[in-house]
Amino acid sequence: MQSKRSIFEETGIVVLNNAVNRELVLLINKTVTFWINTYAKELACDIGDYLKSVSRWAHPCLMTEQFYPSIETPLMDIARAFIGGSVRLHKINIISKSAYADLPVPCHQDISYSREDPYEFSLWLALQDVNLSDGVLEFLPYSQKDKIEPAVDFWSPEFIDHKHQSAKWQKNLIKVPVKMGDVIAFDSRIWHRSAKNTSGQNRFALVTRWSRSNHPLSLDIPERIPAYFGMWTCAKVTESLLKKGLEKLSQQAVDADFATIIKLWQKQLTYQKKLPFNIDTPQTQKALAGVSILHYAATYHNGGDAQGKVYAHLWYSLLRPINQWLNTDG
Ligand SMILES: O=C(O)CCC(=O)C(=O)O
Repeated sequence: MQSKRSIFEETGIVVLNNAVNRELVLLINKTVTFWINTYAKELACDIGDYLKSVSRWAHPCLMTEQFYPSIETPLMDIARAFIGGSVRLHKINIISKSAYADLPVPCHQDISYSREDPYEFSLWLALQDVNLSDGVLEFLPYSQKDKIEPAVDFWSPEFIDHKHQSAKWQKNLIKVPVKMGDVIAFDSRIWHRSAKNTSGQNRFALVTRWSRSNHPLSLDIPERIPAYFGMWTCAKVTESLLKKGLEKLSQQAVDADFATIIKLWQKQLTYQKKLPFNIDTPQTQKALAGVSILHYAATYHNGGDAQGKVYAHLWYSLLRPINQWLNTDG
């Protein structure tokens, strides 16, 4: 029978069944749930609003520090046994897909996002059973052999996942449902995505990134191409547009940090009904609250938006109208 390692070498992906025992997975799950509750309370928002904005937590944060000591050795053992030698851990993340943030993560190659610290493979540990409707991972087997493309900036509001729509993807993709405690091992160069969660069941994963020790990677990883408003630029552009918008409205300089600028806009929309451009006020208030939660979570919880929609909502509801207004006379 072909070994797991040789399936991985050939196709770029393999499942390691029952890799982590149930008790340990339940413990991690409990810790993740506890900290999501705690983080939401800290920001005085309900759990649903928190999970709408925050769907990824990077180590170190209070959440990951709590469970990491108990999983470090088991994970290291799995990685070592799988790859057949000593390993180096690069990154640790919890990724959530839930009823609140249920969208696909578009097709991408992980390696393109890690030019400065490239790694060889990921171990994606399922913290619940993942059925086809729970936001299952999909892969294009053998695509780890394709050339590495620039990182896909799927935070850009106009982003369309052409790869997913391609005939090649639709014909050759595999869906990989797994059980709690299973680990999906995949090459950092393989094209993959996660599907929409239509079941509404929480689907949490502990994702770790690895390479072999003393195994220099010589990969040709292209530079990222940042969009005007995308993954690497949207926080700065948002701050600048919100600030300039307030300054033009009030005809005075605004000297405030990002969080305060968001609050000033929230006040503006609550108390001053008339704006010189059209917006949907309830939608805009929601979008501002979403960005505010994400901003605090990024600062205090090492949190992020795995699906890339939080800033895009604000783009459509407020930033684009502000941008157009700033660029008109008067
Ligand atoms: O867990 C997910 O939804 C996406 C995971 C992923 O794309 C990754 O770990 O590279």
